[in-house]
Amino acid sequence: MKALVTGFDAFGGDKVNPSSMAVGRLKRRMGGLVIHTATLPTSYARSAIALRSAIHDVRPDIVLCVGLAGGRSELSLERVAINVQDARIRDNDGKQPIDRPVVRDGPAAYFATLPIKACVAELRKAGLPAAVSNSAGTFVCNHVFYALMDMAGRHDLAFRGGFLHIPYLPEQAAGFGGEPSMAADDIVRGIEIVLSVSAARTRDVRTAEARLS
Ligand code: PCA
Repeated sequence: MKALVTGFDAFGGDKVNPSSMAVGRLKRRMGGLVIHTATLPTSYARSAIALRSAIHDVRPDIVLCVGLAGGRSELSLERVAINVQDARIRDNDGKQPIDRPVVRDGPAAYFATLPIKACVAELRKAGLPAAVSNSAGTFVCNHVFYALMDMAGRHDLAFRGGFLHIPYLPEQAAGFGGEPSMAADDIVRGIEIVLSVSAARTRDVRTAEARLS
C-alpha cells in the first residue's frame, strides 16, 4: 500500500512551514505502507497542479495533505472541504481571491474519506491533543483539500483522502507570544498515527470487499 503525504512551503512572512518540515521527517516505510512525500507551493494557481502531478506519479492508496493553522492548539483532522476561495492574506504569487469557487460548477463541499474519528481517538490515546475540525478555512489549504477530494470524486481515482491542520512550532510561537504550539516530534508522531490508522482501515475495507466479490 502507498501513501502520499504533502506539506506546504512557508507563506505570509513566516520563515518555515512546520507542515513541510514534519512531512520531510516521516519514516519512508511503516510496515506494509510505503510513504511518498511532496511539498506544495502556497499558491492557489500552482498547488493543485503540483498535487495532481504527485498523485499521478505515486498512484497512492491514501493521500494526506498537511498544512499549518497558526493559532490552533490541537492536531485538527478536517471533516469538510468547501468550494470557496476567500483569502485574508496574499498567497505566494501575490494573489488574494475573494468569494471565488475552487471548481466552477463543482459541488458545494466534499467530506474527507480518511477515518477521521478513529484517527483522533488513536492520537488522543497516544497522548497527543487532537480533534475533528469542521472548517479548513478558505485559504490555500481548503483549496488543496477541495481539489484533492474533487480528484477522488470526479475522476474516480481510488484513494482515500484527508487534510490535517497542525499548530505552530514552539520556536514560532515563542516569537509571537500567546499562541499555542506543538513540538515537531509530536507533529511527526501524529502524522504517522494518522497514516497507520488510515492504512489499517483501508486494508480492512479491501479485505471485506474481496470477500464479497
Ligand atoms: N496553511 C495555509 C496554507 C498553507 C499552510 O500551511 C492554510 O491553512 O490555508
